[in-house]
Amino acid sequence: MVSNKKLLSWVNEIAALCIPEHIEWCDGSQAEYDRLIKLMVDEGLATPLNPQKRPNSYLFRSDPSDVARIENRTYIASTTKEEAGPTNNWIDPTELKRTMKNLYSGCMRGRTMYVIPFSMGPIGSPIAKIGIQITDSPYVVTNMHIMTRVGTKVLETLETLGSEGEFIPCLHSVGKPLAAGEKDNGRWPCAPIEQKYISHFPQDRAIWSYGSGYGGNALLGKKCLALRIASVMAKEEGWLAEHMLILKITSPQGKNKYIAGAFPSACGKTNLAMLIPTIPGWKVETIGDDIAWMKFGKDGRLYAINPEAGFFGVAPGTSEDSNKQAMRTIEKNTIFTNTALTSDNDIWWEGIGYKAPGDGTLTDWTGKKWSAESSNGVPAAHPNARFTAPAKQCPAIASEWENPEGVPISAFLFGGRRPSTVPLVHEAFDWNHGVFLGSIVGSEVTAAALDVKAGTIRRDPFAMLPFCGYHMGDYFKHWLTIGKTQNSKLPKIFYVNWFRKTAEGKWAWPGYGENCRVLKWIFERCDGEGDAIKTAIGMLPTLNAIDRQNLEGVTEAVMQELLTVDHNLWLKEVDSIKEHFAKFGEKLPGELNEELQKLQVRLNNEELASQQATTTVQSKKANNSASTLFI
Ligand code: O2Y
Ligand code: MN
Repeated sequence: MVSNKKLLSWVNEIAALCIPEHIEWCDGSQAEYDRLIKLMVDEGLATPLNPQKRPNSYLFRSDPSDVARIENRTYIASTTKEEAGPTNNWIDPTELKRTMKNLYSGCMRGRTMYVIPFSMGPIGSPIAKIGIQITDSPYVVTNMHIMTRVGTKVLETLETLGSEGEFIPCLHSVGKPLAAGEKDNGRWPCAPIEQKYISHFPQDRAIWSYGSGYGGNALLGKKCLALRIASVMAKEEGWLAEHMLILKITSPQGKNKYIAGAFPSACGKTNLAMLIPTIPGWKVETIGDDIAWMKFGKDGRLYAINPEAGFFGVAPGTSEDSNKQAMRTIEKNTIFTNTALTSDNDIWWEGIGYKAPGDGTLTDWTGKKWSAESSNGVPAAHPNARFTAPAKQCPAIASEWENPEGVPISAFLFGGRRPSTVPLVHEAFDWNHGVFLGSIVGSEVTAAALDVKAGTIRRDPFAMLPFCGYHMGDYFKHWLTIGKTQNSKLPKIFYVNWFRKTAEGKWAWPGYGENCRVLKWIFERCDGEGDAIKTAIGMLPTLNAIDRQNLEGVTEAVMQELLTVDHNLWLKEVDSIKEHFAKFGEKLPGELNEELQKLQVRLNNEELASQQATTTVQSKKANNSASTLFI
């Protein structure tokens, strides 16, 4: 029995607006999951995979207009535009609600309206939050089963909070009502692009999504709740909701630390979270691969939980070589979306580590026959094809991944794809400098992105650009304020770059499992060990501080290159950061401008010092040759 008045009246209000054929309260059971999967198989929306190869797993094909998060249809409808800031799309909340109510009106005709009680974080954890998603998509319900904790226990927890217990209302519709007798008939339901809206109302702490059934647009616990709305709550309540992986690293001596890391997309975040170390005796385990919620514990340390219960990982490029642990995770009980299908009903994608069958029997993500020879380079799997898999199936999952108190974080990592300029790793001098490093995160734009010049840095501060629910300048301030928390024992902050290239244009660093060598140095630095030198940009490992035992290809010369700080390139970087910071106007905290100025001064001073040193050496040489001449 539900007694929460707000919940009951909201469900009634939405039912009256959307006019579904049925209403179902989800209990999160296996029976419910199986029933909804069967419904979608019968409807032609899901293909059961070969039970011998991939038990209890299914493939879905979405509409070609509905294949990824759509940033230009994602809105932060705060009361004022100023609150949303320059990096978010803003629409006046009253106007947006009017537009969307028109769309929602009768939008669930012929469909079942599911009410999904879910918990982001272990149920009952002091860091967790309860959400209720209303949706007309059984695909969303089954994915939410995997990605969050769904069901009766969540409702019971809400009940313990009394009849006024707080939850975050998340309204979703695919935006495709059915006429009497009409069926989806195997076609992924969604609305045309101009009717798609992924809207956030920070003041109401509410989410309204319409027209898309895919990923981050539709599984509202993930990006919408756990990042955009949670970031607003975190600022107001003094905690952190971040786009970060969480990993546990254990030394051969059995000492462990927890590290959280923020990287823009396509930087291998899931791979890093599931890394298999190449240095004997070291171990890495996974707590989470995408989102971290962190609060101060009584001991002054920041404790993190992974608010999710599954992985919504990008499939192409995932292989035994790039991520063995992910490959084990998706062996069973997994939902695949937009991958290719083999003739024996298994999945396939580009970069899976083995060739597609060459006999033209592969079916691509659109349902057409595909062969490498006749494809003209068009991939068989959509580049944003995904797997949805339970986190508990990951062989690397840490035993404490569901600890309701969270795990204490020792270090934050930031990073992006930077072929030049940024060294393999550097450490911030202090918290404010670390916040500065987070604020300048970015990746170099590849030739594939046609709207900007190749070589341009696309800044993605804290990897939160698409996910911060308020003004990014205020977000920077919030991070600086966290650093002023009394008696706190703050994590150290590092910036890593796995993507530096040599002068010949080759990757200088092998990445993947070898990244543990950098993690080892970070581990040591957290213990006040690990050799480092002070440079203009931060503390860098000395040439031999990163363990290179049995590491092929990274000679001392390559390591030198990986750790080079080129002052001229960094002075150009300073100019690029100035441009980036200018976007935040008055809201840019003075502390970040100060950090930028200090960086510029350090670079100029060191450059001057090195020029003077060169001149001295040259004049000594000149004197020597002069004296030789005089002999
Ligand atoms: O395209 C989508 O809907 C998925 S985006 C995504 C999924 C899992 C983890 N991270 C992301 C992201 O865009 O950061
Ligand atoms: Mn992400």
